[in-house]
Amino acid sequence: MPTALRRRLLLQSAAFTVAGVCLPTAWAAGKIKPGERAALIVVDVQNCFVPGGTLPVAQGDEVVPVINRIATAFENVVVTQDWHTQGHASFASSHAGKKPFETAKLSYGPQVLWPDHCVQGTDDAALHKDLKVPQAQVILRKGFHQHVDSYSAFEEADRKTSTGLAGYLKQRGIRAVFVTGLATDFCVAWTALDARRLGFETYVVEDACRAIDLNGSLAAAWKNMAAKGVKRIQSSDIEVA
Ligand code: VGL
Ligand code: ZN
Repeated sequence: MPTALRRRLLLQSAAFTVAGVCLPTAWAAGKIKPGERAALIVVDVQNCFVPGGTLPVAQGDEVVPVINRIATAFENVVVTQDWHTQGHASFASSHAGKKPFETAKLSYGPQVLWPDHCVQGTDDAALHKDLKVPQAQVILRKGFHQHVDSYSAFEEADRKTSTGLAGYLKQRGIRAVFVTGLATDFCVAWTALDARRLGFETYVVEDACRAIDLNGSLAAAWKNMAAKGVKRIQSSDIEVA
């Protein structure tokens, strides 16, 4: 890792100002070494979001080998699945006269409308067949309330309903999360921002994510994440045995 990046991460991280054995991350040969208090979050690596799926993210399948490689460095892994009902409120087809990628006003505010995608129990909603995270402890499904979307793995789009993930991670003593998957500017960014807000040391592994990039959403997401203290790293910054 370049010295400047390392210095910036050190400055950003309160974890390095105290000595102790239970830090969520440590350093080895200039790389970040996730410890027992760190978790990898694999967001929505599902058939729907890779080429051939219903809401394909360009090069979405390229995250799979990157995630498989870094996952070996993690004792704790959480996998998420976007898991919508048929006729879900986030689908353009549920709103007369609306087309995918337009916006509608729902009870909790503006909502981007998507093609029908990730319907519960379909092959489209299944995890990518090549994803290899056998040690994953939780598969967290989200977006299952008919009238509320959930980009974040922590909190639904009404910004009231919790998924329970923060409680789970906190009760297990997890203090740092490394977010990967699809899509950088939607479910990854919302998950990372919520993780940070809820008190986790939060990293987004850029090359383990791919973006939708709708009307500048990718640049906006990175700007927002930087402003909130989410750390942007590459998979090569992580020590993998
Ligand atoms: C996502 C749009 C709609 C995502 C999910 O996983 O980023 N994006 N549903
Ligand atoms: Zn969705």
